[in-house]
Amino acid sequence: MAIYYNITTLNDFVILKQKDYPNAKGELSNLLSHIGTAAKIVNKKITKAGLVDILGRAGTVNVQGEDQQKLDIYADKVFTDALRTSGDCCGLATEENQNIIVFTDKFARKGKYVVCMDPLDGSSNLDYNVSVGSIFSIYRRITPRGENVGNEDFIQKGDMQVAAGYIVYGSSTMLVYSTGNGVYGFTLDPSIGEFCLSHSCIKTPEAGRIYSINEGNYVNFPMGIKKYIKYCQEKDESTGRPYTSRYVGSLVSDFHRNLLMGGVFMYPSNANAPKGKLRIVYECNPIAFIAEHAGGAASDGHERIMGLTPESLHQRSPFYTGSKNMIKKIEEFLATEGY
Ligand code: P6P
Repeated sequence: MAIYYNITTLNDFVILKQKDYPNAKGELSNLLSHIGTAAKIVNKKITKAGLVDILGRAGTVNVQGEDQQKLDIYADKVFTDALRTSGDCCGLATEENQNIIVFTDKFARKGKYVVCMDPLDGSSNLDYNVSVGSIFSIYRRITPRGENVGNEDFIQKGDMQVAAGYIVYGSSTMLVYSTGNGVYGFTLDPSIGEFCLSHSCIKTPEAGRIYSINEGNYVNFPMGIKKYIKYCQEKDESTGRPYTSRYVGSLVSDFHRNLLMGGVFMYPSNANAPKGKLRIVYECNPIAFIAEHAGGAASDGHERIMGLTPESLHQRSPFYTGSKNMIKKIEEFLATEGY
């Protein structure tokens, strides 16, 4: 592994970590490197957004009926092309497409993995220069290699993920991922065009003082969440309360800050989103994978998110994730005060 001036690039690192898996043949390493390359291409466009005709709505809506941003569609295409040409991915499910994307060429069909993605999460914030993210989740395919993939390859239990992560396009651009053996963060150095290891083996504090939720939906929250929010706001020095409210409105940014500092992100069910807003397959599960492998937790308010078996690609769920002790407290409030 070439380490230059104490720089460990993403590509170097995934190959180094591959040595922890004696049977590994490099397919997952190759896939992660392709995701890193696609992220750099998307990042280039995002950092210039506003200067080129890439901002704003595309005039189309996605499968969720949400206005698609031009950058949503751009990011979706960049990641799709990168994964198709990787040779180790045989299909893709993304927020932007109603159905799975089946890679039919011989080269890709032999791929061992499938990927679920939110190619650009929080994109409605883009026009206002608020940070956004890309989220990915990797599974071994269930259907036989060489055949076309099917839906069953993509709606697996979150516990079956072999790797997951996200890119946060913020004050700096970071790629955070785990293959289940530690959580690692890489910061993009634009001067050399490389993601460089900057956060080794991230562990999230078991307790934190930040709670992230859109309190505009308060009247429609479950009683347990209303009570938990009031609990966060009470003065109690022994538990460091009142906590601090921080909400960007971009899942990856809110989650990433809480991962490093400690805290909880909450998106309960509410009148506008009776099943919650976030999608299990390509938002909740990959974030949950990172949370748990960093020592945190991720729940639907009742049980582990990664223990659920999704029934459909775009199924939504209430979502609570972050510091373990805080998630436990939220589940207690929901159990005693009402979902
Ligand atoms: P609200 C962005 O649209 C997103 O999917 C997540 O990134 C974010 O956490 C959430 O929705 C914000 O939703 O209803 O608070 O604007």
